[in-house]
Amino acid sequence: MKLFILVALFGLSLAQHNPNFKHGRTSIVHLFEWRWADIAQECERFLGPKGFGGVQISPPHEHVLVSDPWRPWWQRYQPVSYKLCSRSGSEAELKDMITRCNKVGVNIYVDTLINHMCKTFSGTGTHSSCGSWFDAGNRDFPSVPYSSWDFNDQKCKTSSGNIENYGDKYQVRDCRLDNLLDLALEKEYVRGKVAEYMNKLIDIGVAGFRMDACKHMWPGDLSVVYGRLKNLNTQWFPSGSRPFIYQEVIDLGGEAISSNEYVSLGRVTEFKYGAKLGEVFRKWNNQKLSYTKNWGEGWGFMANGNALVFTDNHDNQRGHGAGGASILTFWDPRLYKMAVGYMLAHPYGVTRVMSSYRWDRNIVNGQDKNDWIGPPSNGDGSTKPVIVNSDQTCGNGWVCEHRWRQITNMVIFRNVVNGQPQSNWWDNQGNQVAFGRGNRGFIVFNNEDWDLNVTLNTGLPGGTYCDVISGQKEGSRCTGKQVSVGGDGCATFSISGKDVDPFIAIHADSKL
Ligand code: AAO
Repeated sequence: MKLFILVALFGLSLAQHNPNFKHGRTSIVHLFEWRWADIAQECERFLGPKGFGGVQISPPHEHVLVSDPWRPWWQRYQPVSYKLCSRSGSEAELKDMITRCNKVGVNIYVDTLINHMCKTFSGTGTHSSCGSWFDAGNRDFPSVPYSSWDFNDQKCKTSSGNIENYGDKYQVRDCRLDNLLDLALEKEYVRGKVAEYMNKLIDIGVAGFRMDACKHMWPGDLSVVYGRLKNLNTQWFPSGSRPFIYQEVIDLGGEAISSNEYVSLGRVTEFKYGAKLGEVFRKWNNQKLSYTKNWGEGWGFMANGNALVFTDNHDNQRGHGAGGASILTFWDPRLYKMAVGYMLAHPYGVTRVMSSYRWDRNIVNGQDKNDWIGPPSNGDGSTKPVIVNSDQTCGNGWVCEHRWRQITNMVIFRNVVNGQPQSNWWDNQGNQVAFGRGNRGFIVFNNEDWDLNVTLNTGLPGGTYCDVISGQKEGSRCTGKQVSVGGDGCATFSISGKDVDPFIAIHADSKL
């Protein structure tokens, strides 16, 4: 009987590694700080038709309203209750968005905070996104309800009550992260409250959760909470589907806590991935693209089946969290498109594409003094809607990297080659590389200052293919470059080192 229970639990946790994607879709886009109404429209007009697998949405719970600095993006990482009204919209708007996205095959993954509530010095009052009263100083959150019994103040052993040393796993888990009131997740009552919150989202129709700050929670407590989650709503998912769980654990090595402690519970964010990918494309520390021949576990990343990967995220694109200066973002578009293209072409991990907003950076001594600036907003602090221009780019300050042709088309590339192994690797022992995905796709990069001219075995059937980086196949023609593949699978690739996008990608669905 015991063995049966163990096998059942193991099976349960393995299922939590599955994103529950529909129709062979493979990628998540993080629509950071988008309003629910805008996400619903984007699902219907773009993400569904283009084959995106899902959207990571910003935390939907009630959060504190911070006035100094004025309405920072990170106020949403300071919960006041689990009421579903936030900067992105109301509960009704959230429900409408989840239904409309599910209807077009786009899953919703919720950025979920169960480690803490708001900052200990957030004061008393109704400065919260739904107007709930709270008293942070006395740990009084009547809208949950939580009281001082439900926090780790007594358990933490540091004098400040905050984490002071990441080398001490007890501090990291039992003390406040940056003054944020640390919930006592070992308590049955607290476990019940957070599971109730997550199950309400499952009932509404979400496909899974991005679990915030998992390093700061004991794996055993998380395991109990995940075990209390319902199967997904059968209106949208096959019976018995488990919520997809991906856990934020920043592990670049050298600390007391490692990602490995969490991989049995669900996937884990692999922060080494973006940090190294940035180094490689920037050619820092003598890195070369040709060294990525063994990209993935060969570079010390976690096992492929446990990894959630990304080039940048909402933290490290502005110097928060981890990854350092090597992280590539939309601010470096030429290298960024290549790095995201490489991530989407390579078989490693479940991929997440960042979609950002612009802000007025003010970098002093390598640090952005304006790293707190929130989304494009009106005078009253409400978030501006996303405007889509006639050329399909976004306005109103939204960057919409996911709509950049090179990135959109590589999301489609990943769908087309899904399940195919990496194949036909070539490199020039420098920064020119190429590889295929079985007989379904092939990509070539020239990250040198000089031209690339090479004939390679693509593994593809003979024919004429449209390059999906410089354009795409529209009807019976290519809007950009085209590549002729011979009956032997070989093709000649020419890429100028000065090309605005010095990479070419072709796949089975871009064949004329
Ligand atoms: C805000 C203010 C704070 C204030 C606080 C309370 O900024 O000054 O004290 O309110 O009033 C976000 C913002 C925070 C914000 C917070 C609450 O980023 O600035 O604080 O909302 O409003 C740690 C956690 C990780 C966390 C990251 C930011 O482990 O989970 O800090 N990320 C998530 C979210 C994030 C959010 C929160 C958590 C909180 O993605 O958006 O914060 O809900 C090391 C450790 C990491 C640690 C970092 C930063 O990283 O390993 O675990 O992340 O330090 O503290 C190299 C090292 C790398 C190291 C890194 C940075 O890369 O290799 O290990 O340097 O030192």
